[in-house]
Amino acid sequence: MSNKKNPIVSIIMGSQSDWESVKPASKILEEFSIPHECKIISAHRTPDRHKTFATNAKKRGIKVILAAAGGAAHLAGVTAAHTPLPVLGIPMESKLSGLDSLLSTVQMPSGVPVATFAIGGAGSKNAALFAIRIIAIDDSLVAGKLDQYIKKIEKAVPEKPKE
Ligand code: RP5
Repeated sequence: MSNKKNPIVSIIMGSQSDWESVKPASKILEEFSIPHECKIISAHRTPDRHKTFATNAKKRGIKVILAAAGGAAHLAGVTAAHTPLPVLGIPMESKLSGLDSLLSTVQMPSGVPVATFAIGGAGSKNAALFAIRIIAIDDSLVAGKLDQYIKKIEKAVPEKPKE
């Protein structure tokens, strides 16, 4: 999951039930050898754990936080309220198809930003790739891997549709 170096990306999720949808984020970060951590932290079920995490993340060397939550999904917003770090919100599938999670995450009132991604696994993967793009700004090794990844995606798309 995370390698031996100190993590620079934190992935937090509201519940164990989010993990399947969050895994693609961890997988991509592993592919890029980005030291990261994955934690279950709920803004409402574990408020003290959440506050300790969010207020200390920057001091611990974290650069970007991915926050995945479903339903009345306030995890990303409350996290952004406690830290100046970029917070990437991932809405989880829910009993209302994740639309509730999406709107809860994306509709931040003015002043406290949360970058919001697609619902579920695709959003998780893209949030991780976005974190990688942020890290690549001043890390030439990661930037090089990102260029390769982008080329690989392009090559994987056939020019003509199969019959
Ligand atoms: C949110 O409530 C979690 O992020 C999860 O998506 C949702 C449901 O949690 P469980 O009841 O499955 O633990 O806080």
